[in-house]
Amino acid sequence: MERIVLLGAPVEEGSGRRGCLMGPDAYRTAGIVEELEALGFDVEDRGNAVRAAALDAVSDIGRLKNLQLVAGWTRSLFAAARELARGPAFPIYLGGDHSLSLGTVAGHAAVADEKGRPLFVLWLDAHADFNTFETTESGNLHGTPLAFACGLPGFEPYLGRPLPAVLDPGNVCILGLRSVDPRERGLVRAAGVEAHDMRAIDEIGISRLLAPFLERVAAANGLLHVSLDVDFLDPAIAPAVGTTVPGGATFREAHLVMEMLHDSGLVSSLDLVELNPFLDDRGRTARLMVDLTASLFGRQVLDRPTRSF
Ligand code: B3U
Ligand code: MN
Ligand code: MN
Repeated sequence: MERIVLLGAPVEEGSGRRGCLMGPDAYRTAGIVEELEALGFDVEDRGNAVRAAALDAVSDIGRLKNLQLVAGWTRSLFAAARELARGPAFPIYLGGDHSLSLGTVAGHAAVADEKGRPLFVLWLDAHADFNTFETTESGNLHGTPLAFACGLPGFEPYLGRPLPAVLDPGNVCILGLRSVDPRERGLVRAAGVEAHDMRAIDEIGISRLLAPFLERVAAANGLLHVSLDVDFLDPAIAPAVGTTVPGGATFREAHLVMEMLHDSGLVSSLDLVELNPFLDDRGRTARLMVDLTASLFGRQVLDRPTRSF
């Protein structure tokens, strides 16, 4: 039986408001363990076992918010992810805001490097999270993890330098964009990240955007980390997020992405981030995120024996 490990990381200091620390427990209340068990998995819930590492004073930089705490979380999450990435269980990181991925992506990149396999990342998000300490307008560090993972300069306080492994920006695909800061947009373009906004999804269709990326991962024998930000979804179906942006992915688009990811057999780790249960409507966002996770792990309406991405 395949094993899944759930690791809760109640980090909220990377976002501009409080509440994401309740995220991991909301997923449990919404039935994440039971849903995955019903699909035949052996689920080990490690609880909210990660805490921010205590660091020597990190000096403040500009308007960055909670740099010392976020750096502490990054060290702890990096260590936890590096251990889990070695297997054999499939890790799901329950956030927590998106600064969680500062640690998880770096940990998985380090182990992919040890294994001699390329790491690919699918970033499902309204935002690119590609700001640096210099370009961030808000000072919220959950807007920086993808730039950090791709090795952009200036992030020494997170994990020191050099990074154990840098993610190749050519191995990243962002889907769902509808809010990118002006200077951040230049960084995304300069790095050569594959990035698709909602217009592309409307014009081309989400499956036709995702399929070639999955084919690239398969052709490279890559590992695939998926980072699912609640705000990828339209706020009408997923209100429990601090940074709602209208015009997001529909229920059907989001499930289709998860089903295609399942059929590909390529996904090796998952972040569920930015759920703010304080803003939820009778648990519906938490339940939707759990249902999407179930689709990623094989829940389907009719059998589809052949791979179909
Ligand atoms: N790009 C903006 C907005 C943002 C990024 N991530 C979220 N919001 N959740 C920033 O603050 O960096
Ligand atoms: Mn995000
Ligand atoms: Mn976002």
